[in-house]
Amino acid sequence: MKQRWKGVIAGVLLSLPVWVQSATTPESADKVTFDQWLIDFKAEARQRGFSEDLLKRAFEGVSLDEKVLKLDNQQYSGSVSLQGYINSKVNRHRIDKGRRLIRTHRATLDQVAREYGVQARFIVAFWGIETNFGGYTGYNDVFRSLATLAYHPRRADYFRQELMAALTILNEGHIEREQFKGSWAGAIGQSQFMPTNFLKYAQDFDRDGKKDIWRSEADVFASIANYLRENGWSDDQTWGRKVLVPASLRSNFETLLPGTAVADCRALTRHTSPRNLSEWQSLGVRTVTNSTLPTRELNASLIIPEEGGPGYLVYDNFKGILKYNCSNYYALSVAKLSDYYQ
Ligand SMILES: [Ca+2]
Repeated sequence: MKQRWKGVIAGVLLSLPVWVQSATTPESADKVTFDQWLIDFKAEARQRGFSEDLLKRAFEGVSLDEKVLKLDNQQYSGSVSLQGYINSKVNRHRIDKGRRLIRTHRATLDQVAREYGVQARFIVAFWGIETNFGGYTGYNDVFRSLATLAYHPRRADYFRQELMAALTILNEGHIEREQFKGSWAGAIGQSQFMPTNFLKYAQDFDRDGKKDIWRSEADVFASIANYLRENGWSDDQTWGRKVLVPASLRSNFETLLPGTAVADCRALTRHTSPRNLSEWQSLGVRTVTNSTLPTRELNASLIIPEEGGPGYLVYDNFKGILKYNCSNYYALSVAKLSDYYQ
């Protein structure tokens, strides 16, 4: 998502921010207690115009969640191969369930796809990868999770902003307080938007006055599609393709990379600069069936996410997937799942 979300080790269902990967020792929270911190936060919220009644509804009974701090601290160990990651995300159950749901929601999906210019198969793939098609959206109290993470110094500013955004969502009445649930890190609804992204991208497609990404499939589909559209999606393209990379190019691969960090998405440091498909063709890249590449006038970047692993040529839409979650593994999982829904 906007804040560079990164899929993580197998077994953890929900996405985590990329900064979480840096294995820093968590500093102990400042000497301010959680309750004192919350008083300060509410004072700021009041200054921003949130009512006493709203703050009471949001924070009544909210306490520090030690479990969230523990999860926040645990994420960073472990690694998984690309294939292991993709297999865990793109499994038979998910492929079949998605196909059934596409039939169930065909009319709405087609309408959203037309209005937003995003192919239905990608909308459904995000839906499937993020929450197993709404089957698991998280049971954590979002105000408790976000307040805990905003209290903790590691990324206090980021989560403080998310907590303010959550107040706005509650204030606008999109969801009842007791239903305001999400991942332990505060991602909400079937699309797993962070609250600031909800405010930027969520849609009320069924026109009931609420952007209900928890319960309305129409709102979920349009919100995902809107996110992609606003991040440059183009529905006359797909995401890219797996390719055969000749040994000569493979040994040169590192020299084709930008060599410097790409400011807002670390995964992009593993993408070569875009070249026309005909250039890749002349460099010896072929389809997985060893055929010539399409002759279409398209630019693509080569990625080899795992050393010695498969290569992929990816188009601009792939960057759109990375905007949702800045991880090549994550993006390839969405991409691969979408291919099953063609
Ligand atoms: Ca709605």
